[in-house]
Amino acid sequence: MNIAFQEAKKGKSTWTNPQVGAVIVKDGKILAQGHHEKFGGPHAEVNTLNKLEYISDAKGADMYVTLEPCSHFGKTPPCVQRVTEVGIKRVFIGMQDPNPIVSGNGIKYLKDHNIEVEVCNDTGDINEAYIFYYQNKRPLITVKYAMSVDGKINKTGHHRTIITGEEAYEDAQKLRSENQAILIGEHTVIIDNPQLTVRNREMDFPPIRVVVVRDVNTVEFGYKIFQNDGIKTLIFSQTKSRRRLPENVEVAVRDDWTPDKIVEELAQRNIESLLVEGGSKLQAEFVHAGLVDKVVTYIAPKLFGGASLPAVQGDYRSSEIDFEETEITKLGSDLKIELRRSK
Ligand code: AOF
Ligand code: ZN
Repeated sequence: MNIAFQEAKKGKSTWTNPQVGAVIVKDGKILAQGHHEKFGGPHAEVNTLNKLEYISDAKGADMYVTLEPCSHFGKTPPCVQRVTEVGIKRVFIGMQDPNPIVSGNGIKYLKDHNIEVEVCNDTGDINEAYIFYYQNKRPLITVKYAMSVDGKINKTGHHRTIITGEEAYEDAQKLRSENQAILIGEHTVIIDNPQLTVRNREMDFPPIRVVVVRDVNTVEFGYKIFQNDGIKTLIFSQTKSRRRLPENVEVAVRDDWTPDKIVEELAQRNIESLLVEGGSKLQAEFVHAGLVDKVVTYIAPKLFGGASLPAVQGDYRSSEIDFEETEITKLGSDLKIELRRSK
């Protein structure tokens, strides 16, 4: 099963689908190993069966697969059918699929077809967001910010200042790549004009950009996130657009884009992980709503002073979220602090 988990991790383009790996074993020998490579493509089980030198070798063999084989007709036919047809005798499963379209049905199908099934209840530390999404019916939310040691997020207040160094920058890019959507507020678009792309790696499915605005009709489309670079930008506005939208832009309308509504809308769009990048007011809204599962903060060894400078989560209301897991890493001369509610 450990080999199957290693296989699963090779799948870098599974997007909202899980990473899944599989191994076929017979007479103590590994005959094939494979993984789910790409969203919409064949599942791990089928990819692995296809790697056998002779498909007849599957007869009487064991399959180790990190996730319960699927039982539904989705983008591909059900894996359980194929596994059964080729004569696999025993299936060892990492974990039951939390996706209700499969959950338990795959196991039942295999058992009904006289295949021995053993579930190991081991996630292999993969698919954190996928599992969270189906268990909580909303995306896993990470709030990320960089600050001076006295909690300031900007040196001037009205234009972007870089606070942390190169290593923290690279790490923040990786964090983006691990999320399916990145959220910012209107003010951050104006102050920072960020691109919100992943710069240090090629991605088949980069995170979508989401921006919350009051009135889409007052938004200037000259900012970087509205340029057609092949990545979708979703605008959450209180008003309908009266203008033609840039090609990569879609607008969703409701008059109360509170954190729970934002999260509900993204959940409906199958977004399993959300990175809330800023600004501080938007982050404060999420903190106040209790919608923070993880925090990643980069702390620069600097003091800015200036009581009126923009600070982390500038909100007059107080709220408390307790995090059970904490981790500190040094990145160059900066510190990275990660907080997590229990898994
Ligand atoms: C995968 N890869 O190796 C396995 C999956 O949209 P579909 O048809 O590709 O189905 C996706 C669902 O299939 C996914 O949510 C999970 O329940 C199941 N198993 N999915 O993408 C795989 N084994
Ligand atoms: Zn499948």
